[in-house]
Amino acid sequence: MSRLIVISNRVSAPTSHGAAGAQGGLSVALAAALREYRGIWFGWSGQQTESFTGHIDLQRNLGVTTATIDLEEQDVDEYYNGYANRTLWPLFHYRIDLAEYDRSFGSGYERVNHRFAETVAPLIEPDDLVWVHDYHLIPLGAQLREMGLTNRIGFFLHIPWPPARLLVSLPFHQRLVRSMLAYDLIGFHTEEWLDSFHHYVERELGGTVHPDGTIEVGDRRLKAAAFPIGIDHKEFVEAASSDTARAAHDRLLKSAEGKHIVIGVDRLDYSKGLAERFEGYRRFLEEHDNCRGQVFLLQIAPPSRGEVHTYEAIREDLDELSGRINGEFAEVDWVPIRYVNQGYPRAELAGFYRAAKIALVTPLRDGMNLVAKEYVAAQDPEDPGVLILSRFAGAALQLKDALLVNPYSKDEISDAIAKAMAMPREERIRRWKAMVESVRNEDVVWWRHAYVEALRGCGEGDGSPPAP
Ligand code: ADQ
Repeated sequence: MSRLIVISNRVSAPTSHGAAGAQGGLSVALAAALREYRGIWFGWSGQQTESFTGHIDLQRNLGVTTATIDLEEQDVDEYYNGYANRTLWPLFHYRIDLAEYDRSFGSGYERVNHRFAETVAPLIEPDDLVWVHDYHLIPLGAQLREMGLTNRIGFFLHIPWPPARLLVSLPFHQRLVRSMLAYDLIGFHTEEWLDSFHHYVERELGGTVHPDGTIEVGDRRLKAAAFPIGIDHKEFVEAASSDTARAAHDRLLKSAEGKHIVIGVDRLDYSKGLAERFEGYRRFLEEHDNCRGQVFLLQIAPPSRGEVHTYEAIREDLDELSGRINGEFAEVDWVPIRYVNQGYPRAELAGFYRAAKIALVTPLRDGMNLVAKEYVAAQDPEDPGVLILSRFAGAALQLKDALLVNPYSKDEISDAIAKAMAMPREERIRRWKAMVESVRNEDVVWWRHAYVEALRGCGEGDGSPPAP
């Protein structure tokens, strides 16, 4: 069986406390895939070096081989903090107002992709499958082809693909998208992102999309399809029934003193719609004064990407907004928002999810959103909580039995909280059963098998689909 080479911006080596530790679900899943296919996980170490040497740090932990490189400070500024997080991330989340276009970001992005390609190419054997992840590394496949690689190379985008009308605001957008034609298989989370990609290919590149998912542009043929990512359901349910989870659950419930808990868990990012969520919750408190003192919002949001100015600004805004709402409504024995800026191990999170009667997962735009699925997985089947989910999260296409809301509308968020508070147990169980079926069946193991097998099925190296 061919090996699998996973390439992503950061590499997360498995640790012995594994799933129950601080590792994200995706890294646990990719580590499992690498063990199964005996591969290598390549990426940036997260460390900076004076000048780029191309030195590869090879390590083997718990059956997984990782290969990491250090980057120069300028690389990190231009490629990671710059083009990836100040240009592509906002643009792909429909925030063209926040997207910054700076020539140095673009050249840094291409330079680092080239560095990745040069360093990883010698590690790749002729029949390895290569799987590139996410917006940091869009042109990597084309760079690998330039180095003569004829392997099957796939790409998976973890964030939304924006509508063509927005994408054309990116300088050199055609250059970026044309570089993707070097892949054999491009994966998105949902049909919606896939449709936007098809539209761009037809409208801007004059390509053709065939009914079987084959894309043809000039003499290039490749496949693109939707593969909705899931969580490791089995592992998460185990984590949720661990002693750590039970202790976290009991600690939170005890501190709630009988009040209903509404939970939000997100990286602190403007795409997650936290300010809009707080405003929706405030509207709920305004309109339902009988519920004041009966409920509180626990928002867990560890800061991310602190080097990027917009993230500092959003942190300040949220500190101020939560403070204002608390100042406006708090009583001597009740605070409406508990706003916590730190991360928690997965098992503890699972306990918190289970203790919460309602989850508010209201991103303004999200490729998928795994928190929504984790919340569903952690519930007590006899007395499950209610998921309030943004219709603009990829997860909304699968979790149709959540209370779907427009995250920009305070009124919709407020009404949904009121409806969730009053929802009878039978209805909660009926909705939860429908959702957990999809969370269980379309889990992360299903996702990676579906993707890897589709990649394996693509034609040898040249991007043509397999012969019928
Ligand atoms: P993210 O934007 O990071 O992922 P999400 O899918 O919700 O968003 O995943 C976040 C993960 O981090 C979850 O597993 C969650 O439990 C964990 N997490 C969040 N806050 C935490 C906290 N306070 N403590 C501990 N853990 C915390 C990107 C895309 C998503 C896409 C994923 C996977 O933006 O749309 O679903 O990749 O493809």
